[in-house]
Amino acid sequence: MTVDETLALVGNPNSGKTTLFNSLTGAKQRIGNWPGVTVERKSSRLKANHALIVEDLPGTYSLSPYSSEEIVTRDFLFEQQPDLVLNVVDARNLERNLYLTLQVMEIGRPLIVALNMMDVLEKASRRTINLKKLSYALQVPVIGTTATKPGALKELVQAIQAPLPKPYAFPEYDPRLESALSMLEEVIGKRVEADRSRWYAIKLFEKDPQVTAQLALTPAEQKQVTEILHTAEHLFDDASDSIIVNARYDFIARVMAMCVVDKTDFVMSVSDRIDRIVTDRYLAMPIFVLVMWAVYYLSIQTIGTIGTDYLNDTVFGGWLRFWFSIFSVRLVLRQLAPCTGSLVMHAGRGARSVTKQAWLI
Ligand SMILES: Nc1nc2c(ncn2[C@@H]2O[C@H](COP(=O)(O)OP(=O)(O)OP(=O)(O)O)[C@@H](O)[C@H]2O)c(=O)[nH]1
Ligand SMILES: [Mg+2]
Repeated sequence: MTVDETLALVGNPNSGKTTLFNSLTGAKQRIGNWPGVTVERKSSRLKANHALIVEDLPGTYSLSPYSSEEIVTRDFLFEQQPDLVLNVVDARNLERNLYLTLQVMEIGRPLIVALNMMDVLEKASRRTINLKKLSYALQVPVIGTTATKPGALKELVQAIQAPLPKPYAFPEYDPRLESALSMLEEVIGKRVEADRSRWYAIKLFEKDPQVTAQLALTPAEQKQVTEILHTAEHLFDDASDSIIVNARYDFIARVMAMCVVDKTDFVMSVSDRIDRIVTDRYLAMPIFVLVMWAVYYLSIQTIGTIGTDYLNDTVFGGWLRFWFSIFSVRLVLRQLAPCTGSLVMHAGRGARSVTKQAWLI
């Protein structure tokens, strides 16, 4: 690097930018374990090369022109055009952090990714990230770092000072979106420098109010832009700003699938483990016999016998029999009631006549 070049640290809040800034420069900027600690730019010189000014920027999730952090970071990257951007990515939240990485890449500045918090990732040992593949997928150098250990940053310091390849990679999205972006670049024409026209096209596609105002297109050009956006929205059946957001997430999904291995994906569930044992070539038959014997033993010898004995002795042999006999006696009596009445009457009459005759004798 030549005299007084600039290196900008960008990244999500709490990804470790200021810790890395302090380690690289020897400064003592405030760090904190919560987002939004750095709210304005801080600069200092690289310890290993005083000709390099390192800028610590506020943490941000996106480069939209809405919050103050977004505006400070976006303006610095786009207006000041740092010689190198160091994107500090929290390795624990790679997917979310890559959303900003893509937006930084869209700006087209030379970029290095510092995959920070590698110590935490390694300790948790639930996920492995293949840094070489990540570098290949993004087409930018990726260096694993632990910002809290300044002694382990040699590789990063070397990469910062090494010449970077040109031209710098842009993330390539859906071909239909890419063709709409090239048409927008044609409309923008020579209003902007060639290496920035893609960023302006993306911002026009996103309907970014700041860029739309800045470009000051003629009514005819504005009409062309509207037609391009309408065609794309019709093709994707979505609003143009969502098309860009989805394209970034699709890109990130491809990168994640290529570079990240989640070890939890390979941990077997309890039911998988049981399946594995009971369907084992050698164990399956003995387990089957054991289960059948257990079912037989339980139903015939233990629970089954206790149950049948209880039903026979207590339920059917005891109180159910008692109630059944009472019920049957009552039923028989009720059926016999008319006959019994006349029988009693006739018996009474018979008895009386027998008594009468006895007296007469
Ligand atoms: N274990 C571990 N902790 C880290 C590492 N890098 C940073 N930290 C911790 O993460 C917390 C946030 O670090 P900062 O440097 O303040 O993060 P920042 O990106 O500057 O945050 P903002 O300024 O809010 O955007 C601090 O508690 C750091 O000590 C790392 O590599 N490993
Ligand atoms: Mg900070």
